[in-house]
Amino acid sequence: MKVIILGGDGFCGWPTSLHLSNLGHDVLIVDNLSRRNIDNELEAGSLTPIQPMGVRIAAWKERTGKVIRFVNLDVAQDYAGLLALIEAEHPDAVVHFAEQRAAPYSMKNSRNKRYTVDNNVNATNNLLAAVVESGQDIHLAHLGTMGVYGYGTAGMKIPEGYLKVEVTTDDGKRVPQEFLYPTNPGSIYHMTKSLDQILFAYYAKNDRLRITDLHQGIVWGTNTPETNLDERLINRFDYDGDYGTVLNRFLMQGAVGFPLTVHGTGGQTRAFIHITDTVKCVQLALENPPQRGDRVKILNQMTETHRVRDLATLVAKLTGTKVAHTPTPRREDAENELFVRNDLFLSLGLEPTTLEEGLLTEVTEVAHKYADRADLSKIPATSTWTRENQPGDPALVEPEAVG
Ligand code: NAD
Ligand code: USQ
Repeated sequence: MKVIILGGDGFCGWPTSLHLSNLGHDVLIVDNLSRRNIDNELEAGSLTPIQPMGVRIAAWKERTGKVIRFVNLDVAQDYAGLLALIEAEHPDAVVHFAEQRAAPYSMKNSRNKRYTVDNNVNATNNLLAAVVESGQDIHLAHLGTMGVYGYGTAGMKIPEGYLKVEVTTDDGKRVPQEFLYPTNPGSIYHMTKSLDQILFAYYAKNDRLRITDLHQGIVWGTNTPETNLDERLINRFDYDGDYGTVLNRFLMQGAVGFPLTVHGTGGQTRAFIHITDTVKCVQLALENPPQRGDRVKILNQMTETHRVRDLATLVAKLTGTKVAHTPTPRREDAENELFVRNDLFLSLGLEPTTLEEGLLTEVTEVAHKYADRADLSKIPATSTWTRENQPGDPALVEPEAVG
């Protein structure tokens, strides 16, 4: 297949590009390098020494003989460039990772709220409109989030995208219906993914576009077999208070001896997936596209659920680091249950990488190895959801509450 990867310089996009290239697909990366610019803006950076795109793709060619091409283009702003690219390339599939993906960054201030909505919604709508204008039959696979569902379900397993319900008509008849699962986002970022899914539903219905939406959980881990081939291919590892996600942050904090920053009680339960499974899921999604005229194919791209405080206990045991229950910077439920269906990927052959297998490798091979690159001042989560919330900073916690 010829595959365009939008956002192919990012944490999920880069290892996916290598994985698909390794399988023999013709991969073209499109990225405006905005994520690297945000690192400059935040004066934060990847724990791992990621290389510029030119070095990355030269190293890939040197190691494997395979060619990945790169185009620097803003998918949200340069509609004409995107359309021209699609018309020239005739891809079989486009994988869409190109969005601002950090909830804390999206909640920092009104500039970031507006940027996140503009960037994410325009990127998605531009892609959809360009595929329609090109007249080509291209499979679009988008990275969405488990967060579109919200995280509470009254004990029911969250289905894959659609909810079966019965409505009662005025004359008492019970009529079965199936809807997009009601959306309940917890941040401006997550809300853009909810808006994305309405765009997808519309274009699938009106233009018969073939679309897969992957509702992904929190990705943990760093490297994949392909990024491990050469130090220059190393993947990004975010640990700062805006872009670092909970489990990778705990692993890094454990490696440098920084108290593990559990927000509140740590009763938040979330869905997780290892980065090696992310790249396999995208492969499986591309190999199993929907048919023209089908509704949007939605898959829950996650393998396990965990409670934040249990993750902290696990990492504390592994590394001997203390746990700090900080104030919570977010407006979110302190405690929630989460049950999720992921039958579709399992039925396609996904064999999940579990926490038990991967955690120790991650701590020793990545977090410890690059610990001297860490800037500890960037760890506390300072972006607050409302004026009432406080930063997730262990410095705000009484010393006796850290243990
Ligand atoms: P990332 O920020 O590392 O990568 C996103 C890439 O897209 C970056 O390289 C960025 O420069 C690029 N980009 C952003 N806006 C662009 C634009 N307008 N034009 C061109 N390029 C643009 O994020 P990631 O962690 O790799 O996430 C990728 C996708 O997966 C996101 O859409 C995210 O919402 C989704 N996702 C990520 C996670 C996770 O835990 N990392 C979990 C669930 C879903
Ligand atoms: N948390 C802590 N301590 C920390 C960091 C986070 O307790 O140091 C808590 C948060 O308060 C939250 C939970 O851990 O309750 C998850 O936070 P996170 O930053 O790991 O994940 P989130 O903000 O939800 O976003 C990440 C990705 C996003 C993706 C989403 C998938 O950045 O792109 O869409 O995970 S999901 O969570 O399933 O919606």
